[in-house]
Amino acid sequence: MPWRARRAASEHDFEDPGSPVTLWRPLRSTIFFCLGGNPHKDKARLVRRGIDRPISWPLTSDARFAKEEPPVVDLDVVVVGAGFSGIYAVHAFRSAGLSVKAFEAGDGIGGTWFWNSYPGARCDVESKDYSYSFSPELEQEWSWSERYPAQPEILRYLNHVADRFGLRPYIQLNTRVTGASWDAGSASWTVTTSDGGSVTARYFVSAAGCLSEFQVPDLPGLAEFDGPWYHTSRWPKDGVDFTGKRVGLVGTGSTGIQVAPEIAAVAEHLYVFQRTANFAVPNRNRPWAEAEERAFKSRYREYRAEARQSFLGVPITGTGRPVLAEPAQDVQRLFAERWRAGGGMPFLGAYTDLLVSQQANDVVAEFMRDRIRETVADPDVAELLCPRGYPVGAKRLCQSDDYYAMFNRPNVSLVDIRSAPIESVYPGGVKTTADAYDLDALVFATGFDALTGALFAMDIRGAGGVPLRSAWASGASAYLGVAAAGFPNMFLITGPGSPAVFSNVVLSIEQHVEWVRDCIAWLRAHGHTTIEPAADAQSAWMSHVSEVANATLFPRADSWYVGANIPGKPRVFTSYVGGCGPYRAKCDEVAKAGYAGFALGGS
Ligand code: NA7
Repeated sequence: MPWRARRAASEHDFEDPGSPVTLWRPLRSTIFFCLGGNPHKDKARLVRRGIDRPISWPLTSDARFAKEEPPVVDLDVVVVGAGFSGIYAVHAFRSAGLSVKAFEAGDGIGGTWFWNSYPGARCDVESKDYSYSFSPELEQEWSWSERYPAQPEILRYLNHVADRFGLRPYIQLNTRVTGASWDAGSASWTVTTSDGGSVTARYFVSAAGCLSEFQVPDLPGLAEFDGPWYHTSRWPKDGVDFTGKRVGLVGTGSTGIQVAPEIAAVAEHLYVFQRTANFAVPNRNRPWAEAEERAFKSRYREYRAEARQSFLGVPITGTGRPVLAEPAQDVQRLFAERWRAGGGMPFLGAYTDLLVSQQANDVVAEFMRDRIRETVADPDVAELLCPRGYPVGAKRLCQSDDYYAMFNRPNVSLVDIRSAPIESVYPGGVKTTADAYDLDALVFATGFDALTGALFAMDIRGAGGVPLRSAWASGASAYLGVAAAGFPNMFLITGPGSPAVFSNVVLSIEQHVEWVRDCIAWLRAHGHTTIEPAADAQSAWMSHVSEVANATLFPRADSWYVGANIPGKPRVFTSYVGGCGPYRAKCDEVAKAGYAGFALGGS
């Protein structure tokens, strides 16, 4: 988006009382509190300082290098990962005239969608939203076949994007980044890779993903299990045939709920080991009809503009009213409508208080529990499937058209490992404190060391050789979720402190990548060779992140959002839940103010 238009969009977000962030309006007043951000006053001040002028973009190579020392590094940018983030980062940086190379551990591109190829893998954001918006041509050319895209189709899409924009030469597959260390003398990063190589770059950009480092529970005896076992995130590319097998599934989050019905359809018996019951709304997945697609595509640009300013990166129409002030029959009618229509975001966006008031949340929770009771024939199984003890939405709201009904099949058993935990694995199966289950195969859908796992898997060392792992020992901390104090010239795409996992992540990725691209251009145009968040700006931002989160119900569940699924991980809620539109405006405001809150070096 041109700079002027971007500014206009952010001003619109500050001022428009009718913007689609109704659900979050109570929080909006706090959003610009940190850093004393009054956008109108700030703008006046900037104009006086002469900063309020457009940056010409894209810069030509000559203009970019005019103010620079001769390059002493191999590359302008090294990117880690070639999923949605890495692919777009390569394209955006290349298009801006930067030299760039991405390293990808997999033997194909696609990131999350490369690795998570288990049966039933499907995105819970609609395909029209869960796709790049940077190219109107791409938007028009590509046709999604279904309302919610399945993993193979998303992977095809990402491969198409890589080919269409000629990105493959800049992506090195089968290569894991093992470490990255900052050298203050040359103002560059040395990046080491699993093939024994190393490369230097002015900027180090992690696009390693929020959900990349999978975790398998440390169960005694697992190594002695006779049958095969799998984690859903490392599914064999040739698939697995469970026909006639007794299969144990551990994990009932978004992934477990997707894979279970697929296994149940062929297995002799499926045992679902459930530690925590989860809320799931229907998808109502269906083919995307050609006429519907045509009509939608005729207004794609307007839709995307609205999405960028929306709360979740997807425009949702809510009532704009609190559920507690509504007549009960109206509430039930609206929930029933949204249940019939399918999708999690419209459900939780129906009323303004569902995610900020426990009492309001109880209303929607009970509605959902009633749907489970109505679907599952055995009342004891239904009761066990009814989630309790945490608010709806505080764990990722799952989506499935067939999970609950699957428990009506005679070949599916629900095993409660909350009251009788798994004790061990024996060669022939799994033993809980109450019983033993003979199994031929085991499937772990046990999630990820989210948000920080992929970063910590690399030995990242910033100024003074300080490891990122030490700097973040008591919890991740990043200014705007995009850069970390002590780690100059390192950028994080959808890092901790950003709305990434609470949004349509593809739009969040685009916003981050474009912000970083523009930042690098600005640094070059102004003769700066280094940029790093000031510690006080970073801690003010993270305080703001937690202030906003604590005004909601999100931190109130034991989930990967707070790191509760990883033994020993500090319990910190690091996602920004103040909304994508306001967050984008904040990022733009920081940029416009000459990267306020960052220390700049080299001029
Ligand atoms: P999640 O949402 O982290 O779910 C993991 C599941 O595995 C969840 O039911 C956990 O139970 C269960 N789990 C984890 N460790 C254990 C052990 N040790 N024993 C028994 N059960 C265990 O991961 P997903 O892959 O489903 O989804 C991740 C995200 O991907 C999702 O939010 C979407 O954004 C896409 P718990 O709830 O911890 O009791």
